[in-house]
Amino acid sequence: MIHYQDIEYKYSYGTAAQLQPSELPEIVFSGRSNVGKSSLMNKIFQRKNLVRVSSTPGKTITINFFGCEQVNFVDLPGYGYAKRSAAEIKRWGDMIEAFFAGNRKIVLVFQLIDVRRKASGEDLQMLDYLTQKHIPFVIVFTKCDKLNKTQTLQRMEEISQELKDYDAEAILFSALSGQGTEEIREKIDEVVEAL
Ligand SMILES: Nc1nc2c(ncn2[C@@H]2O[C@H](COP(=O)(O)OP(=O)(O)OP(=O)(O)O)[C@@H](O)[C@H]2O)c(=O)[nH]1
Ligand SMILES: [Mg+2]
Repeated sequence: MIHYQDIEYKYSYGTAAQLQPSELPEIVFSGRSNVGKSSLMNKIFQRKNLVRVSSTPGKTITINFFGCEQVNFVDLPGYGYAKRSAAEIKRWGDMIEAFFAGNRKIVLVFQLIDVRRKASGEDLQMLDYLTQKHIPFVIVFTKCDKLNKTQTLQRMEEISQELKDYDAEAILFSALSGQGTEEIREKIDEVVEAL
């Protein structure tokens, strides 16, 4: 069992060269900018501001590590933020590539997708990559508080078509209502218990 109250901020890396090998098994949060990665982590950790959240997309620009004794949680900077400069995009791309190619102890990736939006090319690239590398992942559909029941059902049907090529567990989540929090915690516990 993870004691979420013991989770603390550990360190951040801003360039590929700064990345250090995994100290501990890692659970990673990935997805486009503004999808709600940092908000989800705060919700899971029951912490208001452990992870920085902002309404401005592209808030998280470094790879941030949080953790406890057994495992680290990794907040990746989001992709797909249009207003980034070419140099920023390159730094980001190099860093993410180095992260995933770096022989790390990644035990689970939560791939976040806004429930209201069609999965982007980058989302699909990420899912392809995780599938190819046999990295276990769960898809989390975020911000589900923004849709009513009918809209949610409709989106779930569309999504199951859009993502039919991927064999993945999916969780509906809202940082606002807390929906999906327990499912995500259970998934984390399951993975941590198997370590
Ligand atoms: N309604 C609603 N808003 C949310 C939810 N999750 C996040 N938000 C809002 O979406 C915005 C972005 O949230 P973040 O958690 O910073 O997103 P991020 O994926 O970490 O973004 P980057 O750091 O830019 O990659 C903020 O204004 C949040 O308050 C949610 O479940 N429901
Ligand atoms: Mg963030």
